[in-house]
This record gives sequence, C-alpha cells and structure tokens, in this order.
Amino acid sequence: MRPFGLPLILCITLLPLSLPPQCPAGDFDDLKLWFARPATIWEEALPIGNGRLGGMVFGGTDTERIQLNEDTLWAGGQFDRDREGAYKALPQARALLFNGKYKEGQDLMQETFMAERIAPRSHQTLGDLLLKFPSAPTQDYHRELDLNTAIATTTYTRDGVTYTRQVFATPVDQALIVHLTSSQPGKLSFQARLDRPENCTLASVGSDTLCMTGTADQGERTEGVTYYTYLKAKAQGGSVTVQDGTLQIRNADTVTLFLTAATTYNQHDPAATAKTQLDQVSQKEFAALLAAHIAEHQRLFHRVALDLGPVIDQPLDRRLIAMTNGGEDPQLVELLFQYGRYLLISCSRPGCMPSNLQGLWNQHIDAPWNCDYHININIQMNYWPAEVCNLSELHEPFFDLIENLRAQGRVTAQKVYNSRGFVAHHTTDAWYWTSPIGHVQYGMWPFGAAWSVTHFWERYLFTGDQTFLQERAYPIMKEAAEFLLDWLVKDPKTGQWVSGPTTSPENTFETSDGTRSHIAMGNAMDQEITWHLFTSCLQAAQILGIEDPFTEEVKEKLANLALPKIGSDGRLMEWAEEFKEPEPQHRHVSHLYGLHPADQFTQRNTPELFEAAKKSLLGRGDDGTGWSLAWKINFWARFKDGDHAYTLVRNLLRLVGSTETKYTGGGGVYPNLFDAHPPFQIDGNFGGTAGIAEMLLQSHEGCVELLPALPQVWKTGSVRGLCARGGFEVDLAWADGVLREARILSRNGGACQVKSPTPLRVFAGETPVPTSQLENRVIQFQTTPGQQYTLHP
Ligand code: FUC
Repeated sequence: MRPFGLPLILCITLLPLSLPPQCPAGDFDDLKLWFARPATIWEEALPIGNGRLGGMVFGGTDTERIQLNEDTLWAGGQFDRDREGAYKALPQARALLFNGKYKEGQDLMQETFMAERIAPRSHQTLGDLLLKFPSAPTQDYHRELDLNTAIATTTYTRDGVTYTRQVFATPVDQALIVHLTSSQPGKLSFQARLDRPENCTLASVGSDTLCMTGTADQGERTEGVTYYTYLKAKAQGGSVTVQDGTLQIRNADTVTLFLTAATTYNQHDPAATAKTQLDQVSQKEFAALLAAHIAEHQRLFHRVALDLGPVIDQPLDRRLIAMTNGGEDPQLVELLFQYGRYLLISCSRPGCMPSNLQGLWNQHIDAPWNCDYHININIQMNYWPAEVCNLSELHEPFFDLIENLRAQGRVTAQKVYNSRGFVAHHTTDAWYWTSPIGHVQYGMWPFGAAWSVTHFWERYLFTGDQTFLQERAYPIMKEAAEFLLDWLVKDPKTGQWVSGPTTSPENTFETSDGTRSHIAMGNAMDQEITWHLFTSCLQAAQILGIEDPFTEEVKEKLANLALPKIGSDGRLMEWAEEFKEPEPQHRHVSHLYGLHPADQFTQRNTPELFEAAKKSLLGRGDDGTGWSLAWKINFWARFKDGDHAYTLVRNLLRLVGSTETKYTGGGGVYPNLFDAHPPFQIDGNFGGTAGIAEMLLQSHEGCVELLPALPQVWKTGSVRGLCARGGFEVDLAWADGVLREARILSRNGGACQVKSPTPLRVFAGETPVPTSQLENRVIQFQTTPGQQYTLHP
C-alpha cells in the first residue's frame, strides 16, 4: 500500500514500521494466574463461573476445596418498607436546609423518610465441594487459572505419579466439572463430599450421586430460597461407591465429577432442574464438554486482545510483590485488564443474575453489605467495561435488574414522594425493593434508578441499536426522568432547579458551627446525574422523532438547572456551599460524575469546570479503596493524563496484606488479583478494566479518540477489538509512544470522526478514503457497514 502524496522512496522507508494485516495483539497464551503453592486463604483461590454457578478453586493436595456459588441463592424475600406520605415533610425539610439549618433538616428527613434497614438478607454461599486425598509429600506443584480457556488446573507429583485436576464451570451444560487424571492407571483414590456452613441436608442418590439441600434462611427470616445441589462421580477403571454421605473413589484411572444446582428463586421445581442437568451432562464425553466450554468462552473472550509487553515467568504473588515494591510489569496490567473481561464473562451471562458486589464469588452466609446490588456506584462500575470491551450482551443482566426494579420503583415514587416515574435509592438486591432505608448518610439518595438507566443510553450509543433504544432504553429513561422532574425544586435564592435533600454519597460535611452533617440541597452529583439523564432523554427523543409535553418539560427544567459550582480555591464543589470537609480524601468522588461516567465536563465544552474538576481530584489524592482507585484511573484518563492514570493503575495493583512489601494500606488487590476494598469487592476489578480501556480509546466527545492517555511506560503495544460509541470496533498499534496504525471496523456505516495525536490517512483496503479535516485534530470520513478502514500516520 502506498500512502497517497508520499514519494515512493519515503514509502519504502515507512513500510517496515507498518504492521502485518492482522493487528498483532492476540497472544492469549500468557494470560495465566499461576502459583507454585496451593491457596491457604480464600483470596488466593481462583474463580471460575458460568454466569450462574461459580467456584473458588484452592488447589490443595491433601484436601481440595472448591467453594461454590449459585447466583440466586438469596436470603430474605419480598417486602415493602415505603413510608407512605413521607413527602408531606419535604417542604419543611427543604426550607430548613435552604436556610442553613442542616441538623434540623437532616433529623426531619431521617424521621420521616427513612425505613428500618433490612437484615439479614444476604446472598449466600452454596457451600463447598471437598475432595480428600491420601496425605503424602508432593513435588512439582503448579496451579493456574487460564483466562484463555476458563479452566483452573492443578498438577503435582506424588510417589512418582503426576496428578492433574481441571475445574471449570460450563455455560453450555450448566454444570461445574472436575476432571482428575493421573500419569499411571489405577492411582486415583479419594473421597468427595458436599458441605455448607449451615442449613444443609445430605442424601445419596444411587451409588454415585450425592444431593445437598437446604434453605437460605438467616436469623429470624425464614423466607430465603431453597437450593438443591447434585454431585455425581463417573470413573474409568476402579470403583465409585457412596458411604456415609461421601463418594468413595478407589483405584480409578480417570474421574469426572459433575455438579449442578438450582434454587426456588427462579425454578418451579429446582430439584428436577438440577437433576435433569446432572443426568444430561454426565452422559456426555468429557472431551466434548471441554471443547464446547472452551469454544463458548473464547467466542466472547477473544474479541479483545491487548499486548503491553512480554510475560514475566514468575508466580502471580511474586509479580505482585515486585510491582508493589516499585518494579515494572506491563504484562501484569494486561492480565488485570483481561481478568476483568474474564470475570464479567464468568458472572454475568444473559439470563443470569447481575454481577453482585463480589461478582458471583461469595464464601459467606452473611456477606459484607449482603453481597447485594449497590446502585450508588458499585454495580454501575461493574458494567463500565461491558460496551467498550466488546462484551455488550453481558450488560443484559444489569438491564434486567433495572427493569425489574421498575414496578416497585413506581410504588415508592408514588407512596413516598407523591411523584410520577420510578425511583430507587442507594442499594437493592434480588428482591427488587426500592425504599429509602437506614441512615440518611447513604440511604437518602433517590438517584439509583436515574444513574442506572443511563447505561441503557450508553448501550445505544455503542451499538446504534434503534430497536433497543425505542423499546427498552427510551421508555425506562423517560420514567426515571419523570421522577426527577417532580423531585426538582426551585432554589429560592437563585430560582434554579435543584435536587434535595440528599447525601453526596456517602460523604460528610461540617457546618460553620462545627456540626457534622450529611444532607443538603443542590449537591453536585445530583445536578450532574440530572443533567446527564435529561440531555440523554432529549437526544434519544430527537432520534426517535418524539416531541411531546415530556420533552418540553425536560427542556424547560434543563435550561434552568443549577450547574455544579467552583469554590474560592478553584475546586469543583461537592456541595452547593463551601463546607468544611472532614474527609477531604473520601473514597466517593461523586462530584466528578460529570467527568466520568458522564460527558458533561470536557476541555472543549466546559473548560472551567474541567479544570476545577482536576483540582478537586488532586485534592482527593491518589489513594482510596479498590473501586475508588479504579474510578480515578477513569478520571485521569478523561483528563488525558496517561502518566497520572498509570499511577492509579499501579496503586490498584498493590498487593494487600503481604509482609514482603512496605504497603500497609487496604486498597489494591489480593493474591488472586481480586480487588481489595477491603474486604474483597469486585467493582475495582471491573472499574480497572474499564479505566485501562479508557486510557487507550475514548469516544464520549463525539469522536473516536485514539490513545488519549497513553502513559510513557507503555512504549510499544497494541490492542484489538475495543468498541467506540457510534458502532465502531477499533484496533491500535503504537511504538515508541506513537500511533503506528489503527483499524476501524464500521458496524453500522455513517460518518466516522477520529481524533489522534498524529495526522492520519485513511484507506479502505488499498484505496485511499477522502477525509475532511475538522477542528481540534479531528478528521471525518464516510463509512460503509461492515467495512474495515486502516488509518496511518
Ligand atoms: C458503597 C461504598 C462502600 C461500599 C459499599 C458496598 O456505598 O461507600 O465503600 O463499597 O458501597
């Protein structure tokens, strides 16, 4: 190919720098989390999952523990805690807050709006699959999770025999499978049993199957779901018997264990469902099960490849220690990035429950924060990578959750607020309740639905799916916006529309008399979510050709909506007043919502707010809990500051709890690369993946921006398959920090605008494509659906 306008001689010198026809990113073989010893704590075990059934594999040699999960295994049940008529106190509470009487306003809201917390109501562990082997010293131990195949493998040698154990959860056959082999025939002898910390009854079925059943009752609450778990052993050679609730395997050559489970949450007859699944899966050949599992995983996983450098051949814990102590390991960042994609594939397949606070992997009966669906940052962050990382269909369980909140959210809007639309607060769970509960500091925040529905809009922006926009996105966005239309109130001092009384999640401020308080009027985040939802609704309405009283009302209120303010020190203010901040480094950075995930603050459109937001973030610092660090990667990427974003990537990769590093903080990762909040919370994994993507590609400013925040340390690399708004799929390769080639696949056709640090020429195959130069280093060219374009500096 000869870039037009260049003399042949120059083309020849350029040619060696251009890349082979397929973008080089794509070495999936090095994506392994491996260790030279078994896990001793849960945070060292390796996660597998098929979206619904999950396991944490410890890889023990005397005892193997696979801690089990099923995504519908929830305690609690339906309830309604709406405080009917609470809205009658609103005018008084607002008047108090507008007049600076924060304590009085807060007390009144606590008394009138907030319902008692709901407990216990946790997502629960399904228990453990335990394998007991004869105890003897082992050699050549190795255990790994291969992200490329979604299989956890343990191997070791004992008495001259090599043993191999492969564990995976297949979405194709809805089962968790353990396959055991040995290098010599007849050497596999072990016991297998099921256990659970509470509420389990064990029974045997025939001579090779166990059944464990029980309910997820918790405390006094007896309305938890009932579960059924089946385990069957199939051996080649040797024997399988059942004795005292344990499967006894003796002198086998090869053994396959099949585990299935179902609950009353979504199954009419879960025992029959799980048993049928067991019967079906156990009739299949292992090789066929394995091949189908790998093919299904790779269908999703292979869509995106990232190459940041060669792998360091060390166990993961050693690599994490080295990096925490200041070393560089770019491939570890690649691993973290792909781990986020792997985890989403493993815990959020269409038709399953959405990723909870721990994805799917929860060893508790009473988990931290109930392992629920927090909708004041956490679950949204779980789904940040879905579109950009080419896993759009994995967004579905989150959409289902929000659609399932709608009915109860309407009731809460009506009863508690006397409002139209639907509302949800800071959290919910599998029972889809929407009431404001607990303390105002976290609970008085009716923005859970409003934020969540913007994900529907994002899905449209990335995919251009008009049917989705018309049938699912717009109706739910509209209904969440209707609540806000009724919720906004005019600030008597400015005449502008403001939200309140609310918390700025879950921060505290101090009033002039030294009192600490939590709720106020016109908090920045509320104003920004309102702006985001209203502008998105209007854009959607325009695309759909809708103009009606709703769009009129949105336009009117948007035109006079209070914007976040800039303080006397130049920082973007979190509250409408310059309060003293008892926790200046608070983990939530709510007032920067307009920078990310929304697109309200950009250098181009709102330079003052953009700069003020940067000052605020500098004040917030580079530390925090896991998800807070992950959010900050995304913020610095949006500030186009790759090196600062990379500082946060490094901070997120700090190994927590190791005596071999000097790091004593809590935010970072555990040895199995699970995000440390602490304790484990998966949001930081997903936010980290999204942040790394955001450093390489952005598309929130109306154009596809290539390498917007490339840090100096990632000198040479490539990425394939990231998605951009507008329906584009992008491959990039760079060397010495400079873009060398980009490929853009246009899924839907239409104009493509591209911003890059270097001027670009565009080709469709060998044919040059005419481009027009727009301002701000943006070029535009017309695309045809299905055509890939090559862009060269
Ligand atoms: C948010 C955070 C907490 C925690 C909880 C599950 O509200 O403020 O730190 O992550 O959710």
